Formats: sequence, structure tokens, C-alpha cells
Amino acid sequence: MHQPGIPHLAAADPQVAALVEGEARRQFEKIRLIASENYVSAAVLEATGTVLTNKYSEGYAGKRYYEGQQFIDPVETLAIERAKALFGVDHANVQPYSGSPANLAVYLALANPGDTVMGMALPAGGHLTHGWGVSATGKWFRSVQYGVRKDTGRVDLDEVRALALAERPKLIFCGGTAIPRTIDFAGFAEIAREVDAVLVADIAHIAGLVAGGAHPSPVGHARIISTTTHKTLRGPRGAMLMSDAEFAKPLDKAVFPGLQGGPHNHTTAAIAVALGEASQPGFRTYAANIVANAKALADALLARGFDLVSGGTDNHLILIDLSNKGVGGKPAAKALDRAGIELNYNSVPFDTRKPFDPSGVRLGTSAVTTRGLTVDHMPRLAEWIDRAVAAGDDTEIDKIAAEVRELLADHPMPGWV
Ligand code: DSN
Repeated sequence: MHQPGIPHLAAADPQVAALVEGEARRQFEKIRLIASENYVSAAVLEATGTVLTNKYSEGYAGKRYYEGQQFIDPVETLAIERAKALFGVDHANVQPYSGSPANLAVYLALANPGDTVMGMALPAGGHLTHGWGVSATGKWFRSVQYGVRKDTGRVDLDEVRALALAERPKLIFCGGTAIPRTIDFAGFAEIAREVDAVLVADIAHIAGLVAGGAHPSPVGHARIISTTTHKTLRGPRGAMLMSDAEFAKPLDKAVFPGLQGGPHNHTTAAIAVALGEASQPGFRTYAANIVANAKALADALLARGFDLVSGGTDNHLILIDLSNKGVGGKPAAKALDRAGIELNYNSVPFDTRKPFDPSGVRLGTSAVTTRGLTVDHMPRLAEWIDRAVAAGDDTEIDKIAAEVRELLADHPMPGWV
């Protein structure tokens, strides 16, 4: 049953309530390996379901366009102060609705349409909003893109430097959505300084690892840090922009009134709660466990002949190129989902297949770590993945799904009793 209970919803709209219950059960019964997802705590979940959703508060604390901010101002201030303390930054804006608007605000604050910007190409592991062609950021700016080396699957900073020197971008984005290796923030910062660009670190995937000391921090290297709050950080769906003092005003102006209207105050409260949780000593252990689980899973997959982009992982994320298994990423992901293992199909660098039918799958260990799975469980996960990818019929798939359910029955899920 969903926890907290949803009796009012069940009475008022049984159709929606049944779907919510179904999703809660699905999350309980699945090994959730989507690298950008997690389970929030019950406290974060409660905060998102509060009356704060009723309130408009365009502006910032002390300077709003609506009355009645006696409680909203302190909520937002609390979230900001917690973000500043946790990440060690001068400035935080907790209003962006999600990662893409947060990144758009960076462009609005610091660039003009047509300016040259640089980011990692989407198929190499970057994000749409780092200047990929189909995104507004690729259409409205002159975007140049770096990738990874074919032989290592890793970013080559010499290539990044050469491109930056040739193209002189105004902004350089580092970070992305499918990067299994440590991001060299200091190396990127040196290049940005050389070409007089502003380095933006998009740490959406690794924010929880940075907060928990399991990945180097971009602070002191990137002048602007963008992150979502719902991945390794374990907060609600939302985002934050952080920066040194110099960029505080332009970023704030770009978020509101530049791009957005009223902030989602229930989300802000939940971000504050999540940041409070991430400040606890136990979160460092959690972050270390996420990485330990990913490394153990990577080792177990390698032992089963899986081809991992870059040969392994330093963080929460694993990218498998399934070409050597003779199966595409999409059919594999669909078979795995039926087997109770949820992940997403994903392009791999230099993929010869189309993005909607790519060669790879992407995995992450944040959610399973939240469920209390440890390095000892990872060989079993690898075995299930191997069996499901190779499964010729539904009997084997159903067998795996039953084994998965049996394991997870002993691992509580926040949001479900
Ligand atoms: N959609 C997110 C991810 O899955 O990584 C990034 O925006």
C-alpha cells in the first residue's frame, strides 16, 4: 500500500488512486536501475504533498509579487542555506522546475543567441541542453560538441582544449547523463580559463555523490553548477543552480522573471528536506555504497562477458554496449523490464544504430542502494541481467521476475508498506 496512505484520493478518484497504488507496487517489485531515478524518503514524499502547493510566490524571499509569504520565505531560505552549506557555494537558487530549465537559465544569464557554446555530445554521454542540435540550446546558439575517445570511452581533455581554442566558446558545459567516469573538473576549469569561457558543471547525475564525498566537487573549478535534485541526491523532482557570488544576480534574474513564474513551493520544501538528509553523516555511507555497488555490478557484468563503455565505472552509472551479445538495447531493456529489472536503452559512443533503437543499456545503482542492496547482491543482479538478455522465452523471464520479487520482499521501500 502507498505510504503515506491516500484515503482521500481513493474516495474522491478511485481511478487515479488505483494507478498510484499500481505504480507504488511496481516500484516495490522492480529492481530499479534507471541511473537518473531513486526512491525519496517518506519525509520528502510528505513534503511534496503539502498545502504549499496552493501558494504563489513569484520573486525571491523578501521581494515577492504576492502577499502571504510568512512561511514560504523561510522554507525557500532554508533550502538555499542548506544547499550552500552542503555544497560549499556562495549562492544557490532552488527555483528551477527541473534540469533543462536550470540549464536554459544559465544560457539566458550569460549568453546571447548565436554565441558559441560548448558541451558534450548527447551520444557521447552529454545532455540535450548542452547544445545538442534538436534542443533549443543547439538551435539558438552556435554549439560545438566534444565526445569521448573511441579507444577509452573517456573524455580526452586535449581534444576539448583544441576545440575550445579553435572555437572560443562563451560557455563550456561538463557533465552529462551517461558518463561512467569521474569528471575532471580541474582539467575543464583550466581549459575554460585559457579561452576565457565560463565553466558550467552539470552534476545532475552525481550531485548526491558530490554531497556525500564519493565524487570530487566542482566547487572552486566550475563558476556555475547546475543540478537536478532527484537522482543520486534523493530529493523531489526539481533543480538548483549554484555559483560564486558574481553570478548570483544574473542567474536569479534568468530563472525569474527570465524563464519561470511562480516556484513550486511544495517542491522547494521537499528539496530542503532532502538537503537536510544529505547533510547527515549516514549520507556519506550511502554515497560510498552507491559507488561500491556500481563497481561490484560492473565487475560481475564484465565477468559475464558484457562490454562496458570505458571498461567499468567510477560512479553510480554503467553503460553496456550489447553489440557483442547480438541483441539491441531496446529489446534487451524490454526483456529486462518483463523480468523485473528496469533500466533504459541508451546510445553508446560511436553507436551505429539509431537513438530509438540503440546498441546499449544504461544502469545506475542509486535506487537499489536505497533499497538496502549491497555488493553481495550485485553478482545476482548481473546473473539475472545475463539470463534475461539471453532468454529465449517467457518462462525464463517469468522465473527471473519471481526471483527478483522474492529478493525485494525483504527490502523495504520508502513510500510503500
Ligand atoms: N533524463 C535524465 C536522465 O535520464 O539522465 C537526464 O535529463
